[in-house]
Amino acid sequence: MKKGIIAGLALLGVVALAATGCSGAADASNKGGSGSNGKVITVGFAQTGSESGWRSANTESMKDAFSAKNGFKLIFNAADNKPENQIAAVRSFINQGVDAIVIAPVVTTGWDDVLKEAKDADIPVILEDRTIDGSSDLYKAWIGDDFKKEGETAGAWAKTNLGDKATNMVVLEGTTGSAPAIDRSTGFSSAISGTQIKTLDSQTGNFTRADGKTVMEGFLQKYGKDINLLFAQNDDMGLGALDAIKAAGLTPGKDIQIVTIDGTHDGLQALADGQFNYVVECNPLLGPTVAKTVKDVLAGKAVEKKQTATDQAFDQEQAKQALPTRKY
Ligand code: GZL
Repeated sequence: MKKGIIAGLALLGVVALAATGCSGAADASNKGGSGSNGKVITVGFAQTGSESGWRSANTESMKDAFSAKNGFKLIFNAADNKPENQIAAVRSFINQGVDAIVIAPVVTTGWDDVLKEAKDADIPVILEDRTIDGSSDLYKAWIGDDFKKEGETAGAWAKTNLGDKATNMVVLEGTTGSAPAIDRSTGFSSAISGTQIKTLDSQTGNFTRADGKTVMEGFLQKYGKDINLLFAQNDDMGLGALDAIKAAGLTPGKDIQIVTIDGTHDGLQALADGQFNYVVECNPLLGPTVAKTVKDVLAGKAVEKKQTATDQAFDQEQAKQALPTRKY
């Protein structure tokens, strides 16, 4: 635990020392709970929420990595995708005097003040999954996936398969203001530049199946059979859109081709079944790397500022091969 608790322990230590006439400082080496001396490391983890299959896999990976058997006490908060909830959770972690804070930021903005408070409290912050706009000296490291590259990979598939003919596309964007939504849009747009792929409409589906379905219903009411391609910025919105496409009497994967990002089991199953046409992976199994980074930071070791996971991509045949051994 941190300053307030350390001070208390130090005071207790001094009293105890004075009482026994022993000398020696209170165990300052435990400041920051390095874990290397066997002390339990208390970590506050501010997760976005539980909006998608990807998020569930990421939460499971983090909880497994930050387990008691690995030397941690995890204080977990899911913010229901509300940035204000997430900032309140981080403030609570600071007040509890945790040893370290891990955040998967819902959106990129609004972090400077609370991260300065964490820095003033001498509590290191590590970002996992999504990034922020704030100054990089406000956090020790970021571990996640290359969202811009994911967008480029999805766009390159669209360019190869549809770019040389008039193609009308609709886009289901991720959470507005989130790093994956911003960077996947940038990457996809750059990849299809100069092709005959035209964006009819683009709207957030908040990375959820329910909103993906609702927004796709609106697109179909407005554009109907004119839609040739759907770019869904995560599997879950694409899976929600399947229901809307079928309800409109159209065949997903044929009447409307679908490219998504995440690579969850359900996404790859839809791909293997021919309802999706291409899926780009975004690896959610970040827990072990994040946990090691927390321990290294607390032990005073130098850590990489950016640690990027490796992603692959799948067509329908590759999905059939991959499904039996997928970990999420
Ligand atoms: C990407 C992650 C996104 C996923 C969605 O790293 O932040 O959030 O693509 C999830 O499925 O909701």
